[in-house]
Amino acid sequence: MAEIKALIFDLDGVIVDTAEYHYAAWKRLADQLGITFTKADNELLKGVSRVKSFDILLGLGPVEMSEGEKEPYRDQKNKWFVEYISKMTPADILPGVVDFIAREKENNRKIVLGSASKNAASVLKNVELIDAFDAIVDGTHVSAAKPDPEVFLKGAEAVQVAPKNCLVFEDAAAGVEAAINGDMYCVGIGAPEVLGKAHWVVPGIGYIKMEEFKRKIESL
Ligand code: B16
Ligand code: MG
Repeated sequence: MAEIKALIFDLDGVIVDTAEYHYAAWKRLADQLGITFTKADNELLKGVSRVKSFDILLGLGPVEMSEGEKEPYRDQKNKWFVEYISKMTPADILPGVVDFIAREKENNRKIVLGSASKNAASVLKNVELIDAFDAIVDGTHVSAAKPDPEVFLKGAEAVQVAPKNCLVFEDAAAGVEAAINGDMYCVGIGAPEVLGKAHWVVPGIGYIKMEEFKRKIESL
C-alpha cells in the first residue's frame, strides 16, 4: 500500500456530532412550515449541503415553494444552528479524536478538514481544535457536493500530498464514495451496512490504530 502522508477528516459525525444541532434547527423550521420531520428523516441530511437539505425537507411535506422563496428559510435555519453551535466546547469533541490527531501529528502526517459545512471553521474554533489543522476545506471552498471528490482533492492539494497518499475519515455514504472517487483510502465511521464501500469501518476515531489499518489494507 502507498504511504499515508495526510489524514482528511469529515467534521459532522467524525470530529463532533453537530447532527443533533442540525436536527434541532431543521425541526424548528419544519414545525413552523407544518412539515412532519423526524430523527429518521434527519439521517437523509447527513453530509448533504444546506441547499439540498432544505429541498429534501420540503419533499417530506405539502409545502410548495419557488427557488426564490427558499433562501430566507435556509438563512433562518442557519441562524438557529449558529446559535446552538456557539455553546459548543471542547467537551463536544467525540471520544479519541484529540489523542489520535496529536499522535498522528507526531508521526508527521498532515491533518486536514474536508467538510460540506459552511460553519466548519466556527465549530472548530468553538471546540478549540482549529490550530490542530494544517488545512481546512469546507462548504465555503467547494462547488460540487460529495460524492464528488472536490472537497478532498482540494484538501490534499492544500498540503501538497498526492491523493493516493491520503486517508479520509467519513461517516456518510456519499463521503465514502467521494474519497473512493478521489482515489484515496477511506475509513468509515459508523455502521458497515451503510459505509460498506470504505476500506475499513469502525464505530469511532478512538478505535483506530494505524498499524491495524495497514494490516487491513494489505489483507484486501
Ligand atoms: P451547513 P459534514 C455536513 O457536515 C452535515 O453533515 C450536513 O448535515 C449539513 O447539512 C452540511 O454539513 C452543511 O452544513 O449548513 O453548516 O453549511 O458531515 O460534511 O462535516
Ligand atoms: Mg459527516
